Amino acid sequence: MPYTGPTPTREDRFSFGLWTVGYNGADPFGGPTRPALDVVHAVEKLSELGAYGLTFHDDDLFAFESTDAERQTQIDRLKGALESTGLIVPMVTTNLFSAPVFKDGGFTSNDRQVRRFALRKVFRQLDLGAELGAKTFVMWGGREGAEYDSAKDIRQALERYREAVNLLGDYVTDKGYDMRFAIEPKPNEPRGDILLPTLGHAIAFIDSLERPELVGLNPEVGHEQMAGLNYAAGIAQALYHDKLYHLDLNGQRGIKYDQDLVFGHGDLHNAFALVDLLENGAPGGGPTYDGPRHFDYKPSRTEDEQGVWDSAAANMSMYLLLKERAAAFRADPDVQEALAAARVDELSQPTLNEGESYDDFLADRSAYEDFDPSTYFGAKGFGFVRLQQLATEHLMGARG
Ligand SMILES: [Mn+2]
Repeated sequence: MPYTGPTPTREDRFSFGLWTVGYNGADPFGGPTRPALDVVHAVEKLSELGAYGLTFHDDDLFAFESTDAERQTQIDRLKGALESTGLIVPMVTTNLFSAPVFKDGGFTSNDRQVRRFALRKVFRQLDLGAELGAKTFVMWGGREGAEYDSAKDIRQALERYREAVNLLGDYVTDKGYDMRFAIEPKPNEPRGDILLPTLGHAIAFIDSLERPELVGLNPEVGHEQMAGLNYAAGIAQALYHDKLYHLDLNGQRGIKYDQDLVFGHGDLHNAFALVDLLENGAPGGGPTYDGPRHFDYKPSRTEDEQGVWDSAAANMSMYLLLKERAAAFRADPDVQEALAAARVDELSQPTLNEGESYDDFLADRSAYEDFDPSTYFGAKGFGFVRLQQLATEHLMGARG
């Protein structure tokens, strides 16, 4: 039977990391199963499939320690491909994790010379990102961490992290670059424990910076789920703090190694809730997300090149299918009725009356003295399960 779902267009703003479709299948237990992917071919294929953007680490485009000439050749080849396809580069990032020199991290290596080198590598990629029109600079500090508690002074590591991000903020401000930073938390892998392991840790860190307005989050589905956390709920809090500067969509099945599956191929319920939130905002009102829908997944090691492009297309289809189902969910009168019965909207009502002082509040006997918590609900429940079943029925195409 043919696929009858939606197909992506540029307006959907789907972007892919060059390292995603370019993943050659190497893992800690085995070598590559696919040949290297050329950047021009990647741009052409992604454009053909309906994506609008390509993102990359410096080392994805030109090998670490390339000569200036080799680097420029690859930049020119990328520019040519962008020009002929109309694809853009909405985000860039720096690889501070693959080269052996970064074995103890970049910004937070115990070795000061490595920290200085790491910063220079980032400055260089900032310049390139600005030249290509990237609006977001992602910072995933995969090697910023430790395996052994006595080997890393966390307080000083955070000081060095802060020093680095403050310096980068000064640089883009002085250069006039129209670019913001997005920190990507991850609890572990490759380090035993990574600094800024969750969205909450990162938000607190951002508040300590000299230019907090320049720095937000790049939450990844799998990274939060590796920590057992609810991704859609994390995104809701990122939106609440106005810190959702970018995001990484993929799939993960529970607390295990970073799987980087196709978006929706992990926790489908949470993916549904996520797309509903990004597209429609919270039920009680609130911002939606208008940035790139960026996929940071890995085509499984078992796949051939056709499998790479099929999986890239699958990410976009999953998003668009969920978007359709979420719109139907919101428009369903039964859902509206169930939301009202569950009193989801009552949470938007302030707990105190307008102008009510704590003296007024303490004088209100109905709030405490005359309130009987043991009989208040009687036998009545909230009906949250019914709401979840309605969401699931929409998700499975059984309604509308
Ligand atoms: Mn990942």
